[in-house]
Amino acid sequence: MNVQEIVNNRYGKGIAQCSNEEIYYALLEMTKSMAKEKESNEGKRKLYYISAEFLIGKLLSNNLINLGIYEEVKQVLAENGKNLAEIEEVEPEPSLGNGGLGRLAACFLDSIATLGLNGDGVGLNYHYGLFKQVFEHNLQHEEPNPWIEKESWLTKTNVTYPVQFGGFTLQSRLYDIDVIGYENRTTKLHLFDVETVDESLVGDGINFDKEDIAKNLTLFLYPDDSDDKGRILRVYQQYFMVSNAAQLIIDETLARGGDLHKLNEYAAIQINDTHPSMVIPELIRLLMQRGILMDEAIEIVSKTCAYTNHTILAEALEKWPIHFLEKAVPQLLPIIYELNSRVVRKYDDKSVAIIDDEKRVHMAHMDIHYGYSVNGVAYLHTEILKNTELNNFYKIYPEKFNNKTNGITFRRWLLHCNHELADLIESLIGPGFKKDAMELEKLGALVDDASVLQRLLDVKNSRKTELKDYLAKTQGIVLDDNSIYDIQIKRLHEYKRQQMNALYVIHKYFEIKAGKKPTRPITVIFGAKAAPAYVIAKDIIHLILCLSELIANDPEVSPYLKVVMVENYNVTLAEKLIPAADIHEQISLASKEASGTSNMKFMLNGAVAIGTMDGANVEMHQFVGDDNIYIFGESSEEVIKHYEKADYVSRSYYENDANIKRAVDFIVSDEMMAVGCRENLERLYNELLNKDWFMTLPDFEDYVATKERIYADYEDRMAWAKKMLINISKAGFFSSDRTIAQYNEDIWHL
Ligand code: 8GP
Repeated sequence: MNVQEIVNNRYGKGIAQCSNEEIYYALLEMTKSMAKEKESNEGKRKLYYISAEFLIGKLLSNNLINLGIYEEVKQVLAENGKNLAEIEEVEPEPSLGNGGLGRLAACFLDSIATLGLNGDGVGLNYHYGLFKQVFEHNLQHEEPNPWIEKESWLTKTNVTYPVQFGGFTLQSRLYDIDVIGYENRTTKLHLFDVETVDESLVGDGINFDKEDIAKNLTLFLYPDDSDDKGRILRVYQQYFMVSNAAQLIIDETLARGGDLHKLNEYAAIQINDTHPSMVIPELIRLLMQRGILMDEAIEIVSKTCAYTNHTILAEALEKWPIHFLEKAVPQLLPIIYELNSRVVRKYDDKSVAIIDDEKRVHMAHMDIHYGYSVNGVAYLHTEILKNTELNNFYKIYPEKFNNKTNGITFRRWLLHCNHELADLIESLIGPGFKKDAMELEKLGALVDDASVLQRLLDVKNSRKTELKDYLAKTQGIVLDDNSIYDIQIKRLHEYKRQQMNALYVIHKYFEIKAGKKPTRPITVIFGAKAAPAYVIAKDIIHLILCLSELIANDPEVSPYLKVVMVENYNVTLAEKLIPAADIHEQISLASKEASGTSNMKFMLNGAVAIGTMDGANVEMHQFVGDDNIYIFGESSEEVIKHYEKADYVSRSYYENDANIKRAVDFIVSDEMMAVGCRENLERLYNELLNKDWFMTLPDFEDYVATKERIYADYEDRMAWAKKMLINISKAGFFSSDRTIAQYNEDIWHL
């Protein structure tokens, strides 16, 4: 059925007579039924990509593109006076992830479906996604973020499993979302839920009763883990996810005539960070329940599970106290003890034990010993895992370690979010790049063609105007589209160093006051959510919002410098911001950003990076060369040395550098106090002065100098356009189709 027929059936009227909302639901129905008609991917060995997060974002347009009917639908609607972009606004965003790791999982599903691989995603059906961010008095507040409506992308299935916890059992229910590949087949995202969840538990903001597990299990993505109740709820969530996954895997294997003794020939399990790690003992337990002896069960599972590490930050590597597991999942403990004692018997090295002296279970250690593959997510990250963070494991299992540099789906991050650029590229090199991203290389032949460069600049300008209009309409933000858009969007974390960008803003503010006016106005745009319990991260948001207000009200500075922090940064906003960026900030402390993926999205959309030699920036630099990316700051080797020697003293940088002192002092100036809260600003000031764990100050002068260089280079418009085109032409490697093909080739063997 086409749109007209569905609209007619549903509402008994024509498209022109319908509201945008009515049309949205008609398109949802149509898309879901078209997905069901597509064949799903098949094969003997099936991949289960288990992840606590799938940050899928809105699905309508992307699905229409992948079904190959976007233009047709857009036209039919236009003929009836309707605008597809406005209809897209009706869809609530499923924010079922925090950031990079969750968005990566969503890109991966798109590529798995597109490449025709036999693999599904498995996760949880959170009723509330990542909190909705609201700014009040220049501070972040958190509100619940519901996304499930009477009609949604979810399809209720008949699949249900019992999941046993210490003292009680819950019955699960599986909901599916069809994942539509680009002009290809489909695969599924399986989201498990419990029917007893009670949304009325949510009280003030995002607070809720954390103790009634039957009622709160899937209520929120990542419940607040600042206290033990929140932390143990995470254990319940994680076990619920993996027990369901394990039961599904066994069921599907048996249904396909598979033999559980050879489970690894029928299933590959990718453990996305450590949140799904309990699948290892759970699967062993379930195989033993079906009569397989422990030795064999361990061997089977070890040939089935593979682990991806997404961060070297120690606090993000999960270690669960044994007493949590005793309470939530006592049936797993005998198995975990046995897995640990096998390790301890074999290796005389406490650092590789699964259970430590403080009686905590190291989830990553279990994954490495009892999985067959360990991968990092960019070249440098994997090298750091091998040589530093996980070196003791690498020495035992060198063959398990491999790198899979991240990628992004070009369907969402180019075809969907930047139609105009995609059209320009198609007019230059044909449509082949849509299926084979490496074809973007062909653009390399055009980098000296002035008319092509001019068209590229025109597309960028129109995206900038579009962002200006969008932010004016949705957030009341006024942008100058003749200014340079310099954008930093990512989770708020000290290691990502939004604070360094903010210190630069202060520096620039003083320069302008002193008469050094930039040739062209600069707009520094931030988008970031801070974890609700991450105090310093919230203080950094406060700093940025205060600077934004202070500068906007200063007539001497505001014509040249503007600071914007968009509210509630999410996938939908990223899709508007990225195509409009001139410059993107990838300024993490070298060694700390495992990969980054926004860097790839910006590159693909013709923005130029300023960044450190960290994560996938290293590979980007290799592809585009020194002239087309602005690298600064200490190297990862230097940073790692500072940590090893513990020799970094932030105060000495502050005392010996007048620019640093001036910028840091301004945080607690009278001007700032007039717009901000003393408590937050003083805390941040003291943090920078006395701790600065992520070494903002040593890189500051180099950062300032590099920013000046990039802004100056921007003025040679043709030379800049060439940089843009080179970035686009070299982006092909960062397609998630390439990443997924490599996972399949090296790890999954589907
Ligand atoms: C992120 C990394 O920080 C980022 O560099 C990388 O690109 C991305 O994963 C995908 O590989 N890590 C996380 O998002 C992460 O560790 N999240 C856990 C807290 C949930």
